[in-house]
Formats: sequence, structure tokens, C-alpha cells
Amino acid sequence: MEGALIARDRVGIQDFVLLDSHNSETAFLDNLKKRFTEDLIYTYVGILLISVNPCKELDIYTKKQMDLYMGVNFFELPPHIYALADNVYHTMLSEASNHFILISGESGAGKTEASKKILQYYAVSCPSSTLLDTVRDCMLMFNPGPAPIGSGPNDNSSRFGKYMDIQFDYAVGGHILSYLLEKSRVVHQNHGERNFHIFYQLVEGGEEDQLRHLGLEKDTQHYSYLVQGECSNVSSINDKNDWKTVKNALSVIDFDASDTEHLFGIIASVLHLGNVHFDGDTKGYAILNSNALLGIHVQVLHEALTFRKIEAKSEEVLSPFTVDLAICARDALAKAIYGRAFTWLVNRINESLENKDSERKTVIGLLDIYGFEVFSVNSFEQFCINYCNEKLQQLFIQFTLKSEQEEYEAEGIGVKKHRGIISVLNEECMRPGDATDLTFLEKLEEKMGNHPHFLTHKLADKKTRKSLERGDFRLLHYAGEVTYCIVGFIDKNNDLLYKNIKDVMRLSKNPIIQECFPATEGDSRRRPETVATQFKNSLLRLTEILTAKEAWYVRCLKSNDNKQSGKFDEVLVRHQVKYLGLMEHLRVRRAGFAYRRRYEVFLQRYKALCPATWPHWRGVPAEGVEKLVQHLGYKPDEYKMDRTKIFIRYARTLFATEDAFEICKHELGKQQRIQKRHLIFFSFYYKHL
Ligand code: AOV
Ligand code: MG
Repeated sequence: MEGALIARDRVGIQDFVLLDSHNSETAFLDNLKKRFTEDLIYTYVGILLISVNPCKELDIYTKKQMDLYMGVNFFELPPHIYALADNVYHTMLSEASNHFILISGESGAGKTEASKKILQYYAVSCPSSTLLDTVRDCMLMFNPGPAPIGSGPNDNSSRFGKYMDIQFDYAVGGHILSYLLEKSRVVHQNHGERNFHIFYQLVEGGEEDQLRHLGLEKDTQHYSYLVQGECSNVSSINDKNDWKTVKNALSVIDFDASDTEHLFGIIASVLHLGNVHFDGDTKGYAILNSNALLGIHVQVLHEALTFRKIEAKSEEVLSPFTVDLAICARDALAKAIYGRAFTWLVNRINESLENKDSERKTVIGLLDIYGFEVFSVNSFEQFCINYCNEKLQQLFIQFTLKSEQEEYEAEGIGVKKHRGIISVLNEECMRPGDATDLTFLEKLEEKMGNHPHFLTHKLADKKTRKSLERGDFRLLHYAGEVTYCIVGFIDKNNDLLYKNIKDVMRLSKNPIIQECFPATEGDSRRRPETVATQFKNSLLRLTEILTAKEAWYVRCLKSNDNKQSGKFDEVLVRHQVKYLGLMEHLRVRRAGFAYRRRYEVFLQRYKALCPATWPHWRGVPAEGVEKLVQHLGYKPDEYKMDRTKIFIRYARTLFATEDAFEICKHELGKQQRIQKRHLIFFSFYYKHL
């Protein structure tokens, strides 16, 4: 039997559960590599899908391929992201339950590509779902690139996390939650990095009339927010084409001409803001080269950027900014405008995605976040991103390895909590007086000094000290060590915008800006939540959302650090296999009853294999299943029955049953036509424990 199973695979083993030397990491890697060399980038571990980034286009994403995978069992065809998407979909339909697909892996491993493929599959295979394509296209605007050099640059690195619920009923709808947009990129990019794509798309792709109207030059080099990284052109990106895609996407979500004009007015004004200069005089003079700037009188804006309004008793006192402070105020405003416009756009997309007709909604959630990042300089953003990855890994362990978690942690791969750092940071941010990045670092040393995964220059021994600057702290994350530079932590976490700047924004004639800076905001005396707190809370809410759904996983692996097609860097892949816990996952799969099926579904699929259950079983489903498996000769150790489901221990049992079904189906097919629909809806799918 086993031989026949393996023969199904073209190369290697398509499901690691079937691997003979199942505890060997080397065998695991050999299998991955063998398949990768043949362009077979997908492999299963039970129902978990591993994807290795091929760094080249493969012709496995055609309409023909999609059709092929529709309604087909996991093991009938080579592993594919479409198979996973299809199985989630049909499970959702037959069980009327909610699901989510968690896509994880480090930066550049292929998460966003995977989520696009899944959306594409649903857009093609499900009724009336062109909207999904649109969502994908809208999101294109907010990708920047590339990620900093030295760590596997990704031209399309995701700079915000997104969780999207896709609702399937009579029509397809959806809802997007976005997480922590990397706003700092608007005003600052490291060498080798770009700003957000949309700026280049507008400048490169915008029509002449439009650019003139927005007061923009058709030259990205003209804008100081676009030239810092010295890489406005990236060979893999075609800004002109992407511009068309974005405009088209906006029209599909019901953007009319004036909406579009207002949105691009905002994008343009951020570029103009970046070119606002202040001269050496403490009063500062702003040189504004466009009166299209947000429809705010230049003089008013000028005052807001160069003076701070202090309310003292009954009077208002204007206190002038130094040049440095004025630049900070300008940058803070640019970040706020971009960040708020982004949130506004996500809300707007959600409105048009809302599925109003339907009462009963089952959903498939899709989670695509920014992957674990280690750059040459890591800042507050990397800290948040890596914190988020750590949380998700923790969730994965909790969901899949439960019982093994203790052992897992003992092996040192486990979950480390950085809650301590965020609360120390918040305390510093709240502290009245003169909190600085350096006082934050001192507090960290005081509070975290004994933690085995925390290190600073002062705490390090002589040898390690060389690799640490005085303003650094180093954390040992689940995926490796990261050294963070303390500069900017306090400001970025506070993310403050002076009240008079907010007041001025309210004068804008641009309706989107008006919505983004509501009058009610000014009333609140409460201190706004810090960025880290908001992020932490949104991750907590995400955990709640996910916990209420059934989980499916795509684990993306990076094949090499240089985007080199066909190159399989064994050391790099081994490291990922290790820290992602894939071997542990496999072990649990093999030891446990890895495959489970609801009684009704199991019966429906296999009832033809037993005279007692064919053509119908009219009694209690569990008893029907018991009869069926007795007839098939299942041994007591091969399966377990609980209240609603049968659990099958070995893949071979499952495959044998499926083989019998194939033969039977063939026979039946001769006798009577089995409706295709029927087969599709009750197609056999793996589920995990
Ligand atoms: P990421 O989402 O995991 O990184 P992407 O999905 O953006 O990574 O993938 C990076 C690049 O790898 C893409 O731009 C493609 O060129 C290539 N790639 C990935 N998957 C495939 C595939 N299945 N087929 C062909 N090419 C692929 V980040 O967002 O940086 O964490 O923050
Ligand atoms: Mg991404």
C-alpha cells in the first residue's frame, strides 16, 4: 500500500506525514530540496501547507490549474495553495463553520504572494467575487519597497499587517482589519529603500493635467521624501502600470472623480509638505510652492508648523519653534495625514465590500502580516513587527502543539514574552518631564537586566560588547537575535501631533481630511493610547477573532537571501524549519489522530463502501460510521470516535479508504451518474486535530 501512495508523487514525498525517517531533520530537508529542484514548491504536513519561495514565475497559477483543483482531494494532485483554498472553502460550506488561513514566514518568504493566490482562486472559483481582485489591487498602493539591503530585500515588502474576512454567501463580501502601518516611512527611508509605492505611481503615472492640478513635477527626484533612499527606481516595479491598476481598483470600489481627486490631493500634499523648508531664523519661513495644499490657507498652515500654541489661563501664547522642531512638526503632520488617509481608505473599502443582503455569514479569514525582520538597523517598527510575529508563532503552538508545548519550550525554541519591554516603554512615555530614548534604555536595563534573552552594551561581556553600540538593546527572538537601535522609540511610541496642527487640519476644504481630523478629537483631554498599546490591543483582538475559528496554515520559507531563482540555501531553510517548529508539528501529526472528519461527512463520502450504509444510513450517524469502519477493517488503534467526529490516526488508513472509494466510485460511475456537484460538495478533505 505504502508503495502505491508514494508513487502518486512525482518527486519526493508530497506529505511529510508519509516520510519514512520521520524524525530526521535531514530527511525533511532532503525532501524539500528534491521537490524544490523540480519546481514543486508546495509540500504538506497533514493539512499544513509548506511553500518555498521559488523566486521566479511558475506556470502553476493558470485558470486551467484552478479548475483542476476545484473540488479535488488533497492527495489526488500535487500539493498546491489552490488545494488548500479549495478545501477550506468546501469545509466551510459543508460544516457551515468559520475558518482562517494564517500565512506566516519571514520577510520575503512569499506570504503576500500566497494571500494573493488564495484571493485569486476565490475570485475565480466562487460566484460574483470580482471584488476580491479589487481589494488586492487597492492594497498594492500601500506596499513600499524594497526592504533594506542586507536582509533579503523584498521589493514589495508589506508595511502593514492585514486580516481580511471573506464572506461567502450568495454574493461575496469582506471586511479588512489593518495593523500598524509603518508611517515613519513617509518621512524617512534608509539607504536602498523606497517610500510607499503610491507616491512614485502618482508622479510617474499621473496624467499631465492631473499633475498640474496637484502642482506636482513629473520627477520623483524633485521630492525630498522620495530621494533619501536613493532608489526610486526598482527594476521589478513598473510604477506606470501599477498606477493604472490602482486607478482601476478605485473605480471598482465606487470612487467617483471627486473622491479620487481628494485622495490624490492628499498624496500630493504629503509630497509638498516634504519640500517645505525652514530657514535658520528661529521663526522659520515656510516656502510653499503650491496652493493646492489641502485647501488650507498657506499662512495658516505656516503658523501651525512654526509656532506652538500654549494655553495659559485665559490667554493663548504662541511659542516659536526652532528649525529642528518645525521639521519635526512637519514630519509628524505628513505621517498623520498619510496614516489617517490610509485608515480612511480601508474603511471605505470595507463599506463597498459589505455584504448587505445576507443574514447568515460564514467567513474565511486571511491573515497576511509583515514577516520577521532583521535589518542592519532595526528600530521601533521592527520591534513591533517582530513582536507580532512572536505572538502569532505563540498562537500557532497553542493551536497545534498544545500538549507538547511544555517540551517545546524546554527545548528553547519556545515563546518569549516581551510584554515587559512594552510596559517599560509606555511608562517612560507617560512620565512627565524629560524622558528620552536613553532614559528608556536605562529603565530597560534596570527592569530586564536579568532576562536571559535581553542584552545591552553595558550588560554584555567583553567579547559580545564589541557587537553592541551604547544605544542598542538586543533580543533573542524565536527566529533569532535582533539588535534594536533605541533612537526614536519614545517619539514613535508617543506619535504626538500638536493640538493646533490638528485644529488647522480641520479647516481643510478636502472632505477626506475633514473626516480624518474630526472635531470631537480635540475635545478629549485624555491622553491618546501609545502606538505600542494600540498595536498590542489590536493583536489581542485578532487572537480572539482567530480563536473562534478553525485554523489552517501556510508556512512560507525563504529559499535564499538574494532572490536567486532555483537556489536552495540549506542552512537558511534548515534554520526556518527549526524555528517554525515544523519538525515538532510533524511529530504531533504522526503521533496524534491527525485526521478528523464529522460523522455526517465521513458517511456521505464513504457510505458506498459498506452494504449497511448504502445507499442511505437512516440511523444515528456515529453508529453508521462504526458499521462502516468495522466493515473496512479499521483496527482499534487506528481510529477514535468522539461526540461528533471520527479521528483517524494514520495517513495510510485514510489513503486506503480513499483508494477503496476511488475504485468504488469508478464502479458506481458505470452504474449510475454521480452528480459532479455532489462530489465537489462532499469532497474529502483533511482536517487537523
Ligand atoms: P512576504 O510578503 O512574505 O514578505 P512576498 O509575498 O512579497 O513576501 O514575496 C517576495 C517576492 O518573492 C515576491 O515579490 C515574488 O517576486 C517572489 N515570490 C514569492 N512567492 C512566489 C511564488 N509563489 N511564485 C513566484 N514568485 C514568488 V514581507 O511582506 O517583506 O514579510 O514584510
Ligand atoms: Mg508581504
